[in-house]
Amino acid sequence: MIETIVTRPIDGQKPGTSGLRKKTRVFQEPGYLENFVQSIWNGIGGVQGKLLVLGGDGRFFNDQAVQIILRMAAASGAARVIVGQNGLLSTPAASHLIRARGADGGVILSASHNPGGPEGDFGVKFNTANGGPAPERVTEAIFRATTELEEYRILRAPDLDLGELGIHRLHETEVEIVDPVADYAALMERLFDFDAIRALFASGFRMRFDAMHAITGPYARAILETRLGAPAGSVINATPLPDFGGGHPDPNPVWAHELMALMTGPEAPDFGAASDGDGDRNMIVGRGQYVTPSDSLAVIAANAHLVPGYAGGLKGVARSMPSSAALDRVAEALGIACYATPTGWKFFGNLLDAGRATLCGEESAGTGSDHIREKDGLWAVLMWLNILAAREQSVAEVMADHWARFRRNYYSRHDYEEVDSGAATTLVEELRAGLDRLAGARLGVLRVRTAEDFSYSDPVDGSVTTKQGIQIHFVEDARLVLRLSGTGTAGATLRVYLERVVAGPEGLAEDPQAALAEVIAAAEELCMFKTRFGRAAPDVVT
Ligand code: G16
Repeated sequence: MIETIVTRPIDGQKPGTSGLRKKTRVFQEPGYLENFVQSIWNGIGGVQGKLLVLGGDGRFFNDQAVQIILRMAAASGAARVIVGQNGLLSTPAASHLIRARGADGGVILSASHNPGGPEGDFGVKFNTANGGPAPERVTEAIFRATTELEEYRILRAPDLDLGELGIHRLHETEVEIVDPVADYAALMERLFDFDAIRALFASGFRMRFDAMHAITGPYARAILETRLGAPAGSVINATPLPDFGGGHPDPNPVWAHELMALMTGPEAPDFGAASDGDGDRNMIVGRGQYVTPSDSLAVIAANAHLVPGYAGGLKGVARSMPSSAALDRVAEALGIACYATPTGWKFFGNLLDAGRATLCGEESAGTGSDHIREKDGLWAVLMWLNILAAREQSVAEVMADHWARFRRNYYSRHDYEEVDSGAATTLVEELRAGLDRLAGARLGVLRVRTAEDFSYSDPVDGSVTTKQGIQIHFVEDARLVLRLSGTGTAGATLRVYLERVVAGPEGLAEDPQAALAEVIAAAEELCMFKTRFGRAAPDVVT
């Protein structure tokens, strides 16, 4: 029986950088999830007769949310919903399924790298028919729908057994439960030289992949251990847990510190990698050699021709504005376009769809290509494995060669987390207001060349997105970027991105924080974080 429940708009259901993210207990409040899901349906013109994909990263409340969304899809007349077994799908696998099956869109349940559990975070994002995160005009329509909502529709029915593969029926909607790994693994096999990677492992190459108790565990086991022959145990923390084992599934040196300790210790394997809650982020680390996401993107671009799926060359590349400009010089050398977009994977969609970019990436540990429309953690790991197999070099050797050829962009991000929203907004507004006076000014020993509030004009559809971060270029080939995060669930998070280019041949192997000391000092002089936020130091330095 279909029930129509009278409801009222709920404040604050505005999708951020990547969908709607809130505390899990907020999503569990009566009607909260239902309101947002009905608003998605309303915002996209209904789901009557449509084909949808549904799955999530397995965090606490994933199982219940999948059942609710299925009943709401059935109540609104969806023709079919393809669901990952047990309600699980990594974000890249969901993006691939949407594209491969010609779906009208998909709902992905994840708060990405944010911790899970009853006291953690939950999230819902909608991806469109191209497999990518809904673009701004769609998220705006969904948000508008949340403010006008008067009722939602839901089927009264018992829970489906999501463990059983095959076709089930929910009212008039077909629910197809699929193996979450199979299609994705087949796609990876088409893109990469699996024989070469198999030979690498057979030669004694050792790796450690930390799935951080999140969704990539089953994918990494199936691909790295089963198909590519990495020794059993190469993938650790491989069972997805509703609270990620109490951890913070964010693949960076701070949160993946056990892996970092291993990779810098005496027993380090040749290669280390990690992924996040929903499997779209990655961390790459060689023996004694951490690779920043921006450098990883640049190396992948410079070496993509060694990988079968990209042997034909790159059409262009793209990075988010705060990501380092290491990619730009590779693009220059390759003679291809390089786009700088606002933070958020959704901004790459048009470039990929229009064939203007083949690879794209972000400083926030996201790397990907036109094989899907999301960033893809395991894809980046396979890229590196394929490149290492082809070049017969270690990660440290690849990096040293890269910097010698292209120069090194020292790079770091300092995050001030959960600071007072008012104080953070005031800082950004003050900076905006003072931009005109900054050009030519000195901040410590650095001199400001240009200062702007970044805005992006999409070259494909002409849409303009403003206020995407304060960007300050210094005469001394350095850069400072400040912006407020759009993915937090408490207070405000201020991100401070620091970059400085060193041409070499000297000075290519410094400690990044030391190499960036003057940019860090310039940021403090400009923003006075210590007095403003009452913090002696940033909360997270990556
Ligand atoms: C999301 C977006 C990314 C973005 C990142 C950080 O990643 O998909 O495009 O770079 O958040 O955004 P912010 O700096 O606004 O917090 P994920 O992996 O969390 O979905």
